[in-house]
Amino acid sequence: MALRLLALLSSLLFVFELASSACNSDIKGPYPISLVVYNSLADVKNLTFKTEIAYRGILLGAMKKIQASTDEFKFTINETLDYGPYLLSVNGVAGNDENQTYWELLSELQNGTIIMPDVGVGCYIPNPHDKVILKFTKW
Ligand code: B12
Repeated sequence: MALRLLALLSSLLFVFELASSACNSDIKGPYPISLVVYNSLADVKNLTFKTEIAYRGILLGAMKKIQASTDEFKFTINETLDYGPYLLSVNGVAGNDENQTYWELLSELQNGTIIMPDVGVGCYIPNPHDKVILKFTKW
């Protein structure tokens, strides 16, 4: 009887160890991305920032992290009901309906392709090594 109980306990322990090692291997760590601030309408130098983003974390989080770490990057957003945060200004430069200017969100993937995400900064999930570009431009 005691032997049977011991066998049962050790097989339970084995199943538990298997399950926990499977879970641990599912945990994925943060990855690097960079963020470029590019004003296509003025003759100013681009700024580049590097940070780590949590596995499948949102761009807005990475932007907040950069903002907290340096005085060279500040941004403002306007929360909208339907699409979340709209990027209004970067480093004091704000989009403006009258001049038809805005901060466009682009991302250069690791293979060099530049995409225009079909969501805003609150929903975009950068890929590892993405170069996210905030481009001040006209529509
Ligand atoms: C016109 C338009 C724009 C114009 C708005 C300028 C203006 N003042 O008119 C410009 C060119 C600036 C623009 C930019 C972007 N847009 Co846009 N835009 C539209 C469009 C075609 C019409 C919106 C509209 O006028 N609705 C009618 C008015 C009466 O309603 P409204 O609520 O007042 O509209 C405002 C909001 O829609 C807001 N807005 C526009 N785009 C976006 C995007 C985001 C993320 C947010 C939060 C707000 C927002 O600006 C409108 C005018 O004030 C819609 C698609 C559609 N057919 O509806 C896409 C749409 C809303 N845009 C979209 C996107 C993705 C963007 C960008 C993120 C694209 C990019 N990669 O850069 C950027 C925003 C970047 C930033 N700074 O945060 C997506 C949003 C999807 C989502 N779930 O996030 C949509 C649905 C198009 C799509 N791809 O399917 N956009």
